[in-house]
Amino acid sequence: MTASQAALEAVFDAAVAADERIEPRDWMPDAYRAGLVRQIAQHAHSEIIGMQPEANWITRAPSLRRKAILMAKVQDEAGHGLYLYSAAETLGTSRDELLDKLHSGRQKYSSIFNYPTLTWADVGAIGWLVDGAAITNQVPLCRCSYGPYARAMVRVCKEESFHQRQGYEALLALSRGTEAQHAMAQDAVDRWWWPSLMMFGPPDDESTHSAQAMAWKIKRHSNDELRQRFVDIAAPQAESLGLTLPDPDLKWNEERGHYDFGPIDWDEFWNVLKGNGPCNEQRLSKRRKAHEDGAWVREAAAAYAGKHDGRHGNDNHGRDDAHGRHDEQHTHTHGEAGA
Ligand code: FAQ
Repeated sequence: MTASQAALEAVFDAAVAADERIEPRDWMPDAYRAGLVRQIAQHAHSEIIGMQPEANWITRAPSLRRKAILMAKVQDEAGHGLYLYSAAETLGTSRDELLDKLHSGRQKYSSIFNYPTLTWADVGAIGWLVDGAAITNQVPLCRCSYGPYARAMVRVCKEESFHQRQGYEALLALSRGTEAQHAMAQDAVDRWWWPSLMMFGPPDDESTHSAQAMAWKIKRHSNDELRQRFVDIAAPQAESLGLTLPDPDLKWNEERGHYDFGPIDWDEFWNVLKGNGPCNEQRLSKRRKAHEDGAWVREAAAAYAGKHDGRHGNDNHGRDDAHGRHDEQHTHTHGEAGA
């Protein structure tokens, strides 16, 4: 390391120690940049892949009110993906590059989205448990040392808390409904509970990135700490819902001031990460197809932007309004044909 590099690193370390934000143009260690891109990309991919299990129920939502809420939620997840890809772009990595890595299986997305949504109650269980776990993990990320990621998290967390409440309310309606509805809600909770605990990542002693990420204040708490926090929040909520969590070992431990809970099946977690979960293949192939189907939109948007910013060598830009309008119309027709 040269003397000037050492000086830059000292400034970076001091900023992190003082809880100041690192901004895109600041000097940062290569490993800090790479670690952030890895985590932010995985997070962004999770948001857009996470649209699939819930979108599965948009056409079959039990009322217009539920349908409208679910559509808005799924759309919010797309928005979260966009904030996060933008945050990754500030680190010098394009969205195209990240999507390519997702589609080729070189980057991960959250294990939770490799499970199927078998009944309407799964939408409620996802809102309550999956969004609940996501908030528990993401609220501390609002204090992440990297400015653009931390700021994106503020808005994401506000929206996630609405998502969590809609899930809780949907499950409550089912739990207080007919016997069959109650059973459907219980079945969904039985299937989503353990995968939700896995969302927090492997146990601390098997977490490869936690120590460095915490030293750099990217992560503020360890995987196990956040998992425990989530169990402590969810256990009493399950009681209010009139549902049971599928863990015979779950009980309040007065001495620890926390709920004890049973062992997590980590073989299942690692197996899902290897691509062998119930829906891994389906999720990725649907995502790849959506990307291919959207190629014309990206091309049209780029052509339109090229005409208007004058940077692309388009021979009619800025000169011919009539021609511009014709092209927009052409794009539109193409869209209908492609739909
Ligand atoms: N799934 O060393 P660690 C949502 C990987 S958003 C898959 O402990 P780290 C919203 C990890 O990448 C949900 N892979 O890793 C929504 C690493 O592999 P690598 C996503 C996992 O990064 C709701 C290896 O295991 N949230 O739900 C998982 O320090 C409803 C070793 O692990 C975020 O991404 C996993 N669960 O800690 C959307 C939040 N866990 O990269 C739609 C931000 C670990 O070396 C509907 N991310 N791995 O090949 C984080 O906080 C962290 O990345 C953790 C993992 C805590 C997820």
